[in-house]
Amino acid sequence: MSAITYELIKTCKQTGARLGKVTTPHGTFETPIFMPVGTLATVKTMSPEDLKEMGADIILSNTYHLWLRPGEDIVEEAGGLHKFMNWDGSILTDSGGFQVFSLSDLREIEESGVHFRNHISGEKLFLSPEKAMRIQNSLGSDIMMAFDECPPYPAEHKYMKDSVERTSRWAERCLEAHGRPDAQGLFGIVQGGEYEDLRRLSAQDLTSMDFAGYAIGGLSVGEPKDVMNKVLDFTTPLLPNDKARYLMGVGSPDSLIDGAIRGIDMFDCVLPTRIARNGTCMTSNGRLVVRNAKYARDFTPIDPNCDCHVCRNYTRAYIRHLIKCSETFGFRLTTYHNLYFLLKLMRQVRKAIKEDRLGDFREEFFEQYGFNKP
Ligand code: PRF
Ligand code: ZN
Repeated sequence: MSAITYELIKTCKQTGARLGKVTTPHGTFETPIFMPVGTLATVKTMSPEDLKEMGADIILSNTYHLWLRPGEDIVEEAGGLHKFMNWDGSILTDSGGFQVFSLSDLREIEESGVHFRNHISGEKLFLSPEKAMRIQNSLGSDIMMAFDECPPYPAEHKYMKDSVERTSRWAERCLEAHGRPDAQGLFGIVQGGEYEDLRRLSAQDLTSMDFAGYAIGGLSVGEPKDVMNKVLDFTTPLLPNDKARYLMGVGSPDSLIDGAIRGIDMFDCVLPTRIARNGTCMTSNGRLVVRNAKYARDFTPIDPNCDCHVCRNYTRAYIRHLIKCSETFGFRLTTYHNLYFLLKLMRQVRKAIKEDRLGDFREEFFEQYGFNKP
C-alpha cells in the first residue's frame, strides 16, 4: 500500500480540470490545492493555529534549509518535522535540488551528485539522490521529492537532454534509496524545459518507475506565461490519471486557475508570503500595494470582498502604518490575508469544477482581477 493515494472524483465538463482527493499519513484533502511555503519549518510570521484557521491542509518545507539549520538529526530527535514544528497536517518537502541551483553560485554537477557551497557560511557541501532521500526520511514528511536538476531558462536542447537523462538516473537512485516507502510517498519530477520531445522522454522515463505522484518542474523559471501553458498542454496528458500532479513553484492567481484547467492538482509558491512582507496584497480587484501613501487615511479593509480575520478587523491605514514602521505585526496581517486569499481561490476553483463551470469562473475572476485589461 502506497503512503499517498489519489482518487479522481470528477472532471469539469467545461474545462477538463480535475477534482480529486489525496490521502497522506496526516489526513485527506481535496485538490486542486495550494500549499503555503514553510522553508525553515515555519510559514514566515504564521503559527500552525493560523494556518489551520485559514484552512491549510498541507504545507511545503525544504530539505536543503533544514539540512543546514538546524540539521535533520535534530528534527529526527524531536520526533520528526510534524512534532518539531507542531503541525499535524500534511507536509511535502522539496528535495534540495532546486535550492542548490537557485541559491548557490559555485556548483559542480557530476553523475554522483552536486558539489556546491553553503549559501550562508561558504562551506563546501555535497548533495546526492541518496543524501536527499536520507534527509527527507529523517524529516518524516508525508510527500518527499526526488532529487532533480532544474536547468535555467533558456537552456539549449543538448544541455537539456543530458540533464533530463541524468535526472532520470537520479530518480531511479532515489526510489532505490528511499528507506520508508510505506510511511512516506515519493514524487518524481518531470523536466525538459520548453522542449516537447524532452518532456515526453522525461515523462516516459519517470512514469515507468513506481512513484506515488508526479511533479512538473523547470517551469516558472523566467519563461513567458504562454510558454508555461503550452508545456502544460502537452505534458499533463503524459502523466497517469490515478496519481497526483504537482506544478512546482507556481502561485499567481491566474496561473493557479490556468494550471488547474490543464489538469494540475497541487501548487506551491513563496509569492503570497513574500509580497506580503513587502506590503503587497492580493485582492479580488488585483494587487494592492498597501504601503502606498494613498492608503494613509483609508479606513477600509484590504479587500472589501474578503471575509478573513484581517479584513474583518483591520484597516488599510493601520496595516500601512505598521509596515512602514517594519512592525512584525503588519507582516503577519498581510501574510494571513494573502494566504487566505489563495486558499479561498482554490476552494472556489474546486466548487466550480463540481458545478462544471470553471471556464465561467475563470472569465469572471480574470475580469475582476484585471487580467483582461490591456
Ligand atoms: N525542481 C525542484 N523544486 C522546484 C522546482 C524544480 O524544477 C521548481 C521550478 N519552478 C520550483 N521548485 N526540485
Ligand atoms: Zn482578507
